[in-house]
Parts: sequence; C-alpha cells; structure tokens
Amino acid sequence: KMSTQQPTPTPTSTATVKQGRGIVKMVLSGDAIIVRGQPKGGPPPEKQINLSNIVAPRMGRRANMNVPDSVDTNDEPFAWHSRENLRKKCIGKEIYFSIDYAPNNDRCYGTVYLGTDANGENLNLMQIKDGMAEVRKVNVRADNTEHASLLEAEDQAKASGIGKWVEPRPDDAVRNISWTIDNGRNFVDSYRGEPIPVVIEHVRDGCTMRASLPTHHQITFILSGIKTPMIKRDPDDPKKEIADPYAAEAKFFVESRLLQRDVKIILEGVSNQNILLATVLHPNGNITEILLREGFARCVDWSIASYSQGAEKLRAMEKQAKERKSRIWKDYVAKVQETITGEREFTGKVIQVVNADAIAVKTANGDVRTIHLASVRPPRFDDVVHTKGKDAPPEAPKGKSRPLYDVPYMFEAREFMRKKLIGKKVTVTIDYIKPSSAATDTLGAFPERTCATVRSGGINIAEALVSKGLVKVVRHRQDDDARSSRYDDLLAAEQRAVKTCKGVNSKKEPPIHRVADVSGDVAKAKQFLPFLQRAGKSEAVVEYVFGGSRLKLFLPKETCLITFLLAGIDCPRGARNGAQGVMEADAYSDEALALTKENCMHREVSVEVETIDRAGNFIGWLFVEGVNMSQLLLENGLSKIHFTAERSNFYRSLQAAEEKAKTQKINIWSGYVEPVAQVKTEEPTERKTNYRSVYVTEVTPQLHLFCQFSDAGSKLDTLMEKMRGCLIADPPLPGSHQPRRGEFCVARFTEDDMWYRARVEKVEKDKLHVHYIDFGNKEIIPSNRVASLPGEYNTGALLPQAHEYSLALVNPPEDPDSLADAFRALCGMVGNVQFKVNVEYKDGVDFVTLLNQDETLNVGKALIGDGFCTVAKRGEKRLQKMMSEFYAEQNNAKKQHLNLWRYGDISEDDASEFGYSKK
Ligand SMILES: *[C@@H]1O[C@H](CO)[C@@H](O)[C@H](O)[C@H]1NC(C)=O
Ligand SMILES: *[C@@H]1O[C@H](CO)[C@@H](O)[C@H](O)[C@H]1NC(C)=O
Ligand SMILES: *[C@@H]1O[C@H](CO)[C@@H](O)[C@H](O)[C@H]1NC(C)=O
Ligand SMILES: CC(=O)N[C@H]1CO[C@H](CO)[C@@H](O)[C@@H]1O
Repeated sequence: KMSTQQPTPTPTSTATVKQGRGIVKMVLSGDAIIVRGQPKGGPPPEKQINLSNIVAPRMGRRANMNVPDSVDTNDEPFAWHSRENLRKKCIGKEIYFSIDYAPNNDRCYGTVYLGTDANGENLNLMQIKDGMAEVRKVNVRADNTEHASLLEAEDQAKASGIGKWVEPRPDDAVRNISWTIDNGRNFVDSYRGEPIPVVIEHVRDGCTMRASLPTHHQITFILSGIKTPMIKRDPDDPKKEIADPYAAEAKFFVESRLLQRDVKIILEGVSNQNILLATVLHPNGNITEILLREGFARCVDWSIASYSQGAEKLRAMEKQAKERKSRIWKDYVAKVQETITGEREFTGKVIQVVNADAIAVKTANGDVRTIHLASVRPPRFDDVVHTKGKDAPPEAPKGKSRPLYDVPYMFEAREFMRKKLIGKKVTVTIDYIKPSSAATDTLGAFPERTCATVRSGGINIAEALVSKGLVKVVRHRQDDDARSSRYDDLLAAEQRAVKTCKGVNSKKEPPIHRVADVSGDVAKAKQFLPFLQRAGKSEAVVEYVFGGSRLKLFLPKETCLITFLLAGIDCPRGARNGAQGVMEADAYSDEALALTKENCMHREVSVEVETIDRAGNFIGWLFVEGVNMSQLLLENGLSKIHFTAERSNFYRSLQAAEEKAKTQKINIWSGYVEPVAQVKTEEPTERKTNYRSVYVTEVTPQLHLFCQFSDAGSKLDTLMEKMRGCLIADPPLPGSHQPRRGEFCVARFTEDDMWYRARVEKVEKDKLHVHYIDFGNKEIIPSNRVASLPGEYNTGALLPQAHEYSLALVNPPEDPDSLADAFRALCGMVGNVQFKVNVEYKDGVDFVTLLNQDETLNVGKALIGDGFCTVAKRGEKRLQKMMSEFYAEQNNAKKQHLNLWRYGDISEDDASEFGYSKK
C-alpha cells in the first residue's frame, strides 16, 4: 500500500534541491534506485539516484535489439545479490535522500536513508557493511567522517568475508540467466500449476509483465483472462506511443503494487504467439480480480479458460464494474436482451435429438420445445485437423448430402446425446433467445432459437459434448452477453479437449461411416430384401419418425438406411403431396405420429422385415423394449387392422388389441357403433349431395377450376395480413433465396406487387414458374421476386387454400380454338360471386357439380347446353340420372347448332374425321 504521508515533492531539476523524500519505485542495481515523488494530477515525478561513494557489481543485461552489435552481458559476480539486498530493504518504502553531487539533470549521487529523515538507516553504508558494494576510492577524502566510516565498514566486511568478499567464491555468484524460453507449452507444463516465487522486473502495461524466476529465467507473461487498456507503438512513428484511455492509470495501478515485489505466480497457459499466461498471487489479493473490479480491465474469452482461480469470479467482478460504470465502463449501457417469455427453467423429457446441438423436449404440459444448447455449434468439415496438412481441402462428400454420417464427428455427437438423453428427464435453463435470421450467402435462414443450458443427472450436456470434442464453443462478440450461463466452463472444457486431442481436435483421421442409403432406391432395396428376410430379427436405430407407421431406420450391422412401414395395420396418414396436390391429413394422424415418436424416436429397436412395397419401403414388424409397435397403435385406437395381418403370427393379439380399442371407443373408434348385422354394402344408386360454398379464384385453359371455401376465407386473410406485415417489417433481400422445384415460398404477384404463398413448379435460368397455392393461378417471374416462406406461415399452419376441381360429366373439347371458346364461356359464368360445389366422383382430381347460390345456374350443364363441351360418360349408377339430363341438354345444343355443333353433329364415331378427336 502506498503511504498516505506526504513526501516532499521531488523537483525535476536537481540543481537546486539537496534533500527530499519519496517512495522507492525500483532498485536498478546494488547502488542505484528510482524514487517516486507525490503525484500532482498526472503521473508522479520520478528520479534516479545513484548511491554516492559506493560501487556495486554491474548486473547482466540483455542485448538491446535497437543497438547494432549489442550482446547479452553477464552479471559481475554478486551483482544479483547486491541488487536483491538493497531491493528487499527498501522497495516500496519511504526514504529520505540527500544529494551529494549532481553534475547534470541525468546524473545524481546521493545518500539514502530509510524513513523520513537522516536518522534512518543509511543504505549506502548498509551495502558496504553487507559486502554488497565497494567504496568508490577516487571520491574518498580523509577529512570526511562519512567516508571514513564507509572505509571502516568495508574493512570489516572484507575481514569477516561476507557478501562479495567470501572465499572461495561460490558457483552462484554469477547468475546463469535465460533470457528466452524455447517451448512455452513445455515450460508451463513443467511447473504443473504450482505457485512460483518470482520478482516482477518490469510492468509494460496493466496486464503484461516481466518476471525473474528462481532459476533466473526471465519471462514475459500476460494475466490470464483479462485485458487492460494498451499502450502501443505508433505504427507511423515507432518512437511515439499510443495509449488507450486509462492505459497509463492501469499501468501505474499495477506498477505501484507489484513492481519488484516478492509475489507468486501460477503459470497457466500459453497463447498462439507463445506468450505465457499467468496469474499473480499477492498477499493482499490477486491483481486480476482487482483490475476487473476497479474497471481497469475486461474479461477476454480466449484466455479466461486458463485462469485457474475460478473464472466465474472474474465475470462477477467485471459485472460489478460495469454496473458501477467504473473507468473503462463509464459509457457502458447494458444491452437489452431479447425477452424470455415464460419460465426460465423447466424440466422435460427428451424425445428427439434434432442436431448435434439441439434436442426436442416434451414438457410437463405436453408441449414439445426445440432447445438449442447455448454457445456451442455442431462440428463442421473444416473443424477436423487433417493429417494431410492444413491446406488439404476439407473433404465434403459427393452426391446426396447426409450430414449426420458425412460430417466428421456429427454421428458421434448424435449418438452420445441419443444414448445419454433419449427418454430421459432433463433440466433446461434458458440462457438467451437468438432472434430469427434471414438467409445470407453462406447460411440459410433460421427461425428464432431458444438457447439453453441443459443438464441431465447433474451433467451439463454442452460441457460434456465440448470436452469430448463433439461440438465447438461459439466465440461470441466481446460485448455480447447472449451466451451460455456456463460459458467459462465450456471454454475450459474446450481447452481440455484440445490438449487431450479429443474428437475434432484429434490429429487422427476422423471415423468414417459408410452408410448405404437404401431408402427411396427401389433397385437397391430389392437387393437387400432377401438378406433382411433371412436375417429374421435385425437390430436397428430409429433415425426418424415420419408418421404413425412410417419410420427411417439405421441398421448398424448392415450399415444401411431404410424406410420402414409397420406391418399389419392401416394407420392414419398426415397431410401429404399426392399426385394431384396436397392431400389433407386423415383424422388422428397427429396422435398416431406422436405415439410412435414418443415410443420409437432414436430408440434401439428390433425389426422383422416381411416384404417390400413398390416404392422400395420395407414392411415388417417393429419391437421396442418388447412392445410390438403395430399392436400398440391398435390398442390405442390409432390404427385399424389391415387384412394382410391375417397371415402373421401376431394376428390374434392384433385382433384382440383392435377389439379392445373398439369397445373402449377410443380415438378412431370414438364414433364407432357396433354393427347390428352385417349389411352387404352395395353400390349406391342415389346421388349424395353435400354442397360447400366456394369462391372460384382461377380457371385454367383446360377448364379446371381453383376454388376457396368461403368459410376458410377469414383464416387466409389473417394469415396473409400477418405474413405480409412480417415481410414488410423484415424485407427479404432480393435474390437471397434460391428456391428449388417443389418448394413452398412467397412470391410477389406481378399484377399487384403483393406477396402470396406459392409453390415452385419449375426453375429456369433466372426465372421461376410459380403456382399461387391459395388462389390457383400461375405465373413465370424473375427469381428475385421470390423469398423463403417464413416457417410460421407454411402449409403446416394453413393448408393451401385453392382446391382444384373439374366439372363432373363435362368433356372439354380438344380442338384448341373450341377449347378457348369454352374457356371464355366458363370464365364469363364464374365471376366474383359465391358458388357451391358438390363432389360427384374422383378421377385424378375431384369432379364437381358447380351451382350458383340460388341454383339457377349449373355451370357444367350450361356449358353443354350452350354447345361448348360434350357429355363425359360415366358408369356409376348414382350418376345416371344426372347424365341423362346432360344428354338432353347436349341434344338441344345439337338441334340449335350451337358452337361445337355449328357444322352439324359430331358424334363420337366420326369425331376424328372432323378433327374433334377424343381420347
Ligand atoms: C547509476 O547506476 C546505474 C545502474 O547501476 C548505472 O547504469 C549508471 O551508469 C550509474 N550512473 C552513473 C552516473 O554512474
Ligand atoms: C545455464 O542454464 C542453461 C539452461 O538453463 C544450462 O543449459 C547451462 O548448462 C547453464 N550454464 C551454466 C554455466 O550453469
Ligand atoms: C484473489 O484475490 C481476492 C481478493 O481480491 C481473494 O479473495 C482471493 O482469495 C484471491 N485468490 C487467490 C487464489 O489468492
Ligand atoms: C411378440 C411381442 O413382442 N408381442 C408384444 C407386442 O406388443 C404388446 C404391447 O403392445 C406386447 O404386450 C406383446 O408382448
């Protein structure tokens, strides 16, 4: 601690001052010190005083790089002992000095006393007495009593052989100085974290110092975990220094406490530039924490993991300084974090490993939430250290991309999480919310992410993954507080993983997973079939659950991926793309999916493959922990028995399971009425009607109609309004989205320049063929008018609203001109008013009767009556009555020679002759 006493200010000119007081800042050698006066505003004045009339052995010096031919010099014998003798006596202490001779400003000889006046111990004399210096004979005058006592003391020291007068001279009289260290890593490791007593020889700035070790190694180190404001050389003028604000203050703060003090240091690490990292331990506290607390330093992520005394204390100290806006934080404003709504901490069951850094958790109330592990990211191709050298390009795979198997250590990461977590309870502590981001050149868009610390059985999963080298720690921006609450643990774990060469940090080639993806490959699937059939039971890992009875399996022994369908059941299916557009989900498909997901996702299961379907999907039985999944679905009323189950061994138990569900009337059986007697279903003879109100939004030249149900209009309006609002608030970068065929997107309709949901039908060079899925119209637009469809507005939120229909019993003409006439006529009939439709039959699309509201117009019938179209013949009994009405209309048209019939009767037989061909 600095004395609170007021030393006499040391003037800059020594010519006038003969005496003074000060604090010893530094001892240069056994006969020279630097004294510091009282600060007056700026840094305190300093003054070098050489002790008069004595001469101590010279200290060895390192070659000065700026002076040519300069070389390292050795100590004169006992130079170190002499310096240390004086240093231990007076460093940091108050002294009184009396100047004996000062030929100029730079040279100044004096007598120095410990304390505040000349009654204190005379240090010049002390050095002579202790045999640490000789009397400077040229100066000595016989009449001077002071000189006489120096000479007397020297004689005594010589006589008793102390200090430099010892005989014989010991080996350590000259230090064996090592100015440099070859291998920092090895040097640090050799001390194994033990505190080393050192003397701080120089303070370059608040966090960079030089120290001499007991071995006389001279080391430069920086304090682990922090950075203080820097003093740098001006790149334009090497003599000038540029200092960050508070750099001088930080340096003084450290210098006045540590310079030439006896302290201990712990060597903790080494930077990429071979600079040592260390922590200084001082009896009054450790300077790293104090600098942070005082606002002289900030935490730095790259070295904080090296700090051996508990990184969390450093963060806490920094936080305190920030809150007080102390020094470097004077303009600090806390960043407003994305608000975390709801609970910050909750527990749940892990039901899926979504990625190497993400899981799906089912909470107590049944919600499923995707949770990203905070501050880590999955492994990447360029993470692995390739044995072929740094410049070897990372080996991205050719062909179908399967990151799980192709990206080094991705599979290991997934397996670690799968085995540790699936079906297990975890505690989730939300650390931050990462807002959604638009797509960039290198990264796809991603939705908002909930980032959290996830613990299972007291283990921080992210930390475990990092320490195994299976994920990497994200380097956040210095001022970014949106990070893991255990960020320093992650950094420390990564440091261990690098040191022990774990996972992506290994220098070995990463493990390779050659996996044959048989799913969707009919030919390959057929080759595998006999093999799997013969195997009987095969072990498998469920990679994904697409639907209640549809799964993707990985067979580790066979190292192949297959699509697998549960045998013996008819399970409700979700919304899907059929041949004629999106098909709506069957009732209870979500419940069936949830049951299979919860029981099977990522589990180890055994399967018995029976057969294969035309698309190359394997069909068979799946057992998970002794449960037959087909049977479980039946038991829960989420499937019906399929007739193919009859030949299986499980038929009886399957039947029993279905019966049970039926009698309990659960799920698909909730409306089930036990049949009184078996009635043979016959083909209905009566037409059934169930009209729905629609708006016709689009007519195609082939006379197909796209309609929106009137009762769904408000839902669509709300969705579009929200979606457009979202796109205006966060406008997509034109051209940032590269849509693929079949993908849903948003497209700006040329006519009104507004965004609509659409589907890409074809991709050309700079053009896209898009189909507006809620209205049915199509157009070709430049690709920069298309953006990605925000997730919350996709077809999961609302199915495409344009339903495609054909007119029942109506045959459009094939001749292009007649077809164009019919098209115009149809357009004229279906203006912007409500109609109603009844589905009559399905044949590719739904064929409908289209009536206006008061039923005065039957559109199909009118087209035939006006001779624009002909009657399409159908065999169904229920349609015969309607068909005969249509034929009557057609005969009328013929008689009046309307349109198609203007040249006479073109009956089906001679149609081709007239050029009106029919299929
Ligand atoms: C004062 O002491 C220093 C350090 O030992 C030495 O380098 C310097 O030459 C001395 N100055 C004079 C004028 O003797
Ligand atoms: C000085 O130290 C170095 C390494 O610390 C050692 O190799 C060398 O032998 C020592 N020299 C003497 C003279 O002790
Ligand atoms: C570091 O310093 C603080 C006081 O600033 C003290 O409480 C703590 O014990 C010190 N730690 C060590 C390892 O010396
Ligand atoms: C052969 C077999 O494993 N049968 C199981 C099918 O699943 C039910 C549960 O739904 C089990 O009870 C059976 O043992």
